[in-house]
Amino acid sequence: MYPRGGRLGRAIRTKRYRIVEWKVPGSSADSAEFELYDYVEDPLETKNLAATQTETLADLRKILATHPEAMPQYRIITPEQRAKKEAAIAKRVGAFKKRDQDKDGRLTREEFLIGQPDPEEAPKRFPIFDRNGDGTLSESEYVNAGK
Ligand SMILES: [Ca+2]
Ligand SMILES: [Ca+2]
Repeated sequence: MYPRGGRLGRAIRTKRYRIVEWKVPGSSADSAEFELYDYVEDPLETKNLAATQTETLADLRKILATHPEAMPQYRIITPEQRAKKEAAIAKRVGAFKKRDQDKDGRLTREEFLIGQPDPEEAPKRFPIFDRNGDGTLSESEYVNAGK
């Protein structure tokens, strides 16, 4: 399920078709808009057949009707929140590049520990950041900081 404007989409896939229903949560079934794709003829979903293949659409809507309605499942991220998050990531990437003194794209433990403001605590972070346990930090391990 994914939000678009105030509407939520939900989809089902049969062997041949994929149908997507777009609808404001709680509104009537008539208010929904649909996308219908034929995976045999059009695997890349370039043609929405909802308006032309009305019988197929009706059959698939029956199946869709047996499923629970799409409801918002997660917080919608505002552009400001997104920009803030991207800035935070860019800052982490910058810090990684600065720490990666030999520019091999990985931080050794030593590279990681140079100039840490909290030399007592910093060594404890290294194994948490090193998610795959190979003894170095990749850029994504560092940027994601063990998350
Ligand atoms: Ca390095
Ligand atoms: Ca690693």
